[in-house]
Amino acid sequence: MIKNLLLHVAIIGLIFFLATNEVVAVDTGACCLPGNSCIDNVTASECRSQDGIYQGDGSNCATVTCEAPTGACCLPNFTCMDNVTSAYCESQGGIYQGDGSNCAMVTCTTPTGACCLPGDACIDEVTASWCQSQGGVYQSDGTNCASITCGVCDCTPGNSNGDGAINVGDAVYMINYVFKSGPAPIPYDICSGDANWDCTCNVGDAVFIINYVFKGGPPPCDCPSWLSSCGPPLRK
Ligand SMILES: [Ca+2]
Ligand SMILES: [Ca+2]
Repeated sequence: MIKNLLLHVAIIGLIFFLATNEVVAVDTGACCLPGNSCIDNVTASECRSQDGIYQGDGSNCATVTCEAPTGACCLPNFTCMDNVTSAYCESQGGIYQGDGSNCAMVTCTTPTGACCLPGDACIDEVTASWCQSQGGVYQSDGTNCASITCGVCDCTPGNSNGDGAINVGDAVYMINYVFKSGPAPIPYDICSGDANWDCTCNVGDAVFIINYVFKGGPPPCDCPSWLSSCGPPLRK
């Protein structure tokens, strides 16, 4: 009898324990948004998706103080924005200038570097956005062409028909191109046909080739020399 009574008490105690200690997961709370405003009842991930700082499960705006540090932010267009959090600044593609900074004391400089243009020519001191607008590949901030290899300089000035040799056929090809609207020099319109590297294709290039092939005249320049004379890109 007493045994049964003790068992019942134990069972009731256990039920009471389970009932009063039931853990209810609270997975929402307050979120401090950029600009230090506060919103309630959001999950941690919802808060982060708005660049906010989650204040913990069960927290609410009545009891938290949103005082995320703020500072100046250099935006991608090089303008400056004051009083934003680092998270907000980064969400805008900007570069945060540090807690407590302000636009009066920072200069939003333009990072530049080397750019490999189509045709593998290299150009210095350009921005990443400019390089991309030209179809180039930006080499990262602070790089320069002296330390970059953009690939193969694959034009042979004077070899206008692209057959691997410089001979009378190239002079004929150029005359056909200049006077009879024949096909353009191969593979690059100007560079391949520009035997005398004056950065244009005309009858002078045919004459230059004839002079080189038959009269011992000077040879056409090589690809890197043409590029340094006429400038990038190679495919122009
Ligand atoms: Ca040829
Ligand atoms: Ca020329």
